[in-house]
Amino acid sequence: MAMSGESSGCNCGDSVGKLGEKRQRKVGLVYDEKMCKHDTPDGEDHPECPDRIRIIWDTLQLAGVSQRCVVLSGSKAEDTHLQLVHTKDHVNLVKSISTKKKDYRRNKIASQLNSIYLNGGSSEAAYLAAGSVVEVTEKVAEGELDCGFAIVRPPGHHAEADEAMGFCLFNNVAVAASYLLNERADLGVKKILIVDWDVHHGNGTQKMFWKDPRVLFFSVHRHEHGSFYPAGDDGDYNMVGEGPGEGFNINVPWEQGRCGDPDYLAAWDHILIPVAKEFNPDIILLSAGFDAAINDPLGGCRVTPYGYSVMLKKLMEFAQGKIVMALEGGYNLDSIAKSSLACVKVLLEDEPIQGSSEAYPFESTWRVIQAVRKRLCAYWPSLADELSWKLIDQKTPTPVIIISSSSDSETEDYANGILDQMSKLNIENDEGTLVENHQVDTASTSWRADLTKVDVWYATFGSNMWKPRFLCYIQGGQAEGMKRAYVGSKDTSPPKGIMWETYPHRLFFGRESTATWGLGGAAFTSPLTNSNEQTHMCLYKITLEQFNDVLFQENGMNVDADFPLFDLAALQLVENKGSGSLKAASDGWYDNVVCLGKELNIPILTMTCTLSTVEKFKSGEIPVRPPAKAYADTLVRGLVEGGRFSKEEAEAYIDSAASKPL
Ligand code: Q9C
Ligand code: ZN
Repeated sequence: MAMSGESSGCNCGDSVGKLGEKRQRKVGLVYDEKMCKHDTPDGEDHPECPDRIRIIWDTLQLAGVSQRCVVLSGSKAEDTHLQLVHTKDHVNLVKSISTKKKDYRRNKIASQLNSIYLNGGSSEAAYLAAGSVVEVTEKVAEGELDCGFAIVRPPGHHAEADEAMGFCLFNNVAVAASYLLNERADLGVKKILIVDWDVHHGNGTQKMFWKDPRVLFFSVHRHEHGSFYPAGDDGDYNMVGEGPGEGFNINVPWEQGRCGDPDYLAAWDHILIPVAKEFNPDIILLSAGFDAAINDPLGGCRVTPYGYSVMLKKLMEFAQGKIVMALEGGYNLDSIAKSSLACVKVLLEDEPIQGSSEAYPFESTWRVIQAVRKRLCAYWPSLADELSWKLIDQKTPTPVIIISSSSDSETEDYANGILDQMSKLNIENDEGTLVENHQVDTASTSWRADLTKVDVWYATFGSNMWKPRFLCYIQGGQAEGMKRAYVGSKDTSPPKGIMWETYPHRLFFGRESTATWGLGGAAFTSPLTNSNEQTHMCLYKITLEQFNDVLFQENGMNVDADFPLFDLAALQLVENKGSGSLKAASDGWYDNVVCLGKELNIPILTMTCTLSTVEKFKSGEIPVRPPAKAYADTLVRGLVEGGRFSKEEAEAYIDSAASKPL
């Protein structure tokens, strides 16, 4: 268990480095076990639990990162500082909460508040959380620390002047900002940027600095037109501040869940970063909730530790890197630990962690970003230019949810759009045979040189949806659950992009067993469109050369072949006709290439069986079989790790495809 109260100076040769060597940054960390005493009164489970800060602290220690920081134990906030943003009544209420003798008194108070629980440890924790953020902020402003992270709870950004709500008692970040501006003019901090990347809108902070041009408040959050917590119009992009504070409040309200690194980084690149350049803050306070993280039970978004590290790194370019992170929400213990660790490594200026953001922002993300830019460009000229169509054309269509019966009309409209688009594809029932081995004079290498120049989206619906399994076809090897290894492609470069889509085709499982997964059927999708069916696919942007190497391996053929299975002429034919069978692979199971459409003029191709084989499945000539356990698990893993579904939804989707009659 982490010790509180210990204080270790940074012993990593700071400032004594040789000429040209970078000084190790002094990173402050506050953690105090006493903040764990705030808990539910009767021990009921609650997402905002004491283990949240414990796991972050333990993870930083285990990684050897806290040892390189200046560790501070928490200190309690002063009433006068709290009253810079809160009413006297509110401060007194929070103070007296834990002196109340009986839980039922507290329970009554809590029940009158929105999303608040209280116990005997709540007052002290609230004072420590606010005081700790003030302490690190002060030290960073003084220059004693370069930056810091206050690992505190209860969180703060929902707390308003006279109201506790949303698991928040005092608005920790607002107290610290107001303290610098109003009590420590001597430190010369005149402009503060508050960035709130918690998945919820920072309603409390927004209100506290509504008319204050010294504080630029930026919040990116799920909004869904006012239906996401804390519901209402406060988080709308039209809320730009008032009076002298007009233009100094910026909301980026997501219209949908599932937003991830591409969406957040687009908001950074096209709103926050240009505005921060113009505003030129003296210090940055970060309301660092990690509930937009992938797998968070409340947030439903998908930001990765890598995404958080890039967002933070981009902010470090301002205010000479003077940045104070304060924990807000974040309810998946594993996600918040990993995200926090990634961020502290950025504060320490360690080598950037590995990662990539392969998908594009959602269409709705570009809509929101454009609306925000338009609303705020009068105050921030750097937002005035229209985003190029080339940029905003790089998008992931809003996915279609089919498992949870959706009453969302927007989702249905989108589904209908896809169906229209698909019905225009001219998919023929008689299978045009595409490629035969011809052109005997073609050297074995030359076809690769040509096809490596052409990109395609390879749409996967089976185990290849799980990236580590798909990569066996590119880089070679064997992923978890597989009984055999693959040689990989001649070109081992990773996919240039990944995105998810849903297509109106029937997913099913058939044949007896596979060498890779054992007893059970393999996944196929019908080459025909059928508006009653849906197959979820993970699309990998690879070269046509790599696509051929996947085809070879899927069909049990040698990648050293002198001829491609699917050349440029075949591509053209499939683009025009919708599908075409591969004569040269007719012993294989995946001998039919189907074109599902195009994305930015790049064809989307999948490989499955031919229509005549589907007929044999239907007649029983070839057996229909549910997938092997390891195989089904891999499909589920792909869908879950791709952020497509929860585990339960993914299992229901696979079960349904495996059990419905063809
Ligand atoms: N239907 C923070 O992340 N949810 N607070 C209530 C009621 C409250 C989140 C749902 C979520 C509060 C700091
Ligand atoms: Zn939150």
